[in-house]
Amino acid sequence: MLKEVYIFGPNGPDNEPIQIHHQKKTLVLQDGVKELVRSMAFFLIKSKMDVSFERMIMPKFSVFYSTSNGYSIFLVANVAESTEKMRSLMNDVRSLFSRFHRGGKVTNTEIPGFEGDLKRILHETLKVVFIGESAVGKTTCRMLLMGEKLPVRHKPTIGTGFSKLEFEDDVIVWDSPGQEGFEVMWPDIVKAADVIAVVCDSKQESLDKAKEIVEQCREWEPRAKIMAIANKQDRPDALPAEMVSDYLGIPTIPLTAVERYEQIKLVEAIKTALMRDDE
Ligand SMILES: Nc1nc2c(ncn2[C@@H]2O[C@H](COP(=O)(O)OP(=O)(O)OP(=O)(O)O)[C@@H](O)[C@H]2O)c(=O)[nH]1
Ligand SMILES: [Mg+2]
Repeated sequence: MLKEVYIFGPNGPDNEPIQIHHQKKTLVLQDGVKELVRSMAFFLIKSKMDVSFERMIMPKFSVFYSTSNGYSIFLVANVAESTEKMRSLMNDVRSLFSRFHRGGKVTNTEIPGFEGDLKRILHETLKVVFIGESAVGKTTCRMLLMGEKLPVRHKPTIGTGFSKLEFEDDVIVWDSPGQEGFEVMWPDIVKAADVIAVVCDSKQESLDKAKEIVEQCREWEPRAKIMAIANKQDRPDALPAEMVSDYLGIPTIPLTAVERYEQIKLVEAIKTALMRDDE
């Protein structure tokens, strides 16, 4: 997953990069990346090197870079990110940028309209989907994540629902219907998801179905990060999340979605899933 985009102008790294774009607000990188990228830009400018496309692998991330008319463009991504995907993204960013600066020198840090178009190229919004059998607590999880009033009774979800997270920009959270007959909608709901949270009620007898859903989701949206939620941990017979995780073979968090204080745990788990390198 792409994390950041930097573009340095021909005036060298003493200037601020003309565009620093933190792609996902949920994915703040560790300190030092900007410094690293800045010194690479300095090197490229000093040596007047023309680089069409290169990759540098660091312990926790990859840097893809390219130069164009004295400008250097850096894409910072997960360490396992596909080179081909980044190459094509680099071409898009490069042609967008050249369209904007039109050969002239850009001196300030803002180029009107550029950031909006960049976001569109990068598909900046993140899609999170809750999926699972009926009554396991998907709608409750979604409300918990959104910080909304939690439902007390089971009102089966008909169709789907999605809304934007308030405290993190550009995260769209989707609910799905678990009742029999609605499964036909699942492939469409899951399409283009960044994170799929398979919810189960932590009962032994529901694990086979949950496992089947995990496998289907892998097929429907191979690039999504899949995690599980072992919900209803307040129930005395709830299986521990470790057992659910062993059974499903994916990272699983224990949750009691009807408890408001669980919101932070859920947010953190989704962020962790997003950051995962699955490849
Ligand atoms: N005890 C307990 N009950 C929960 C928990 N999470 C959800 N519930 C309850 O389980 C019931 C079903 O929750 P929903 O969130 O509506 O379930 P759903 O998965 O969206 O169901 P469908 O929309 O039919 O697919 C509701 O009565 C919730 O209050 C939990 O952690 N503990
Ligand atoms: Mg529901």
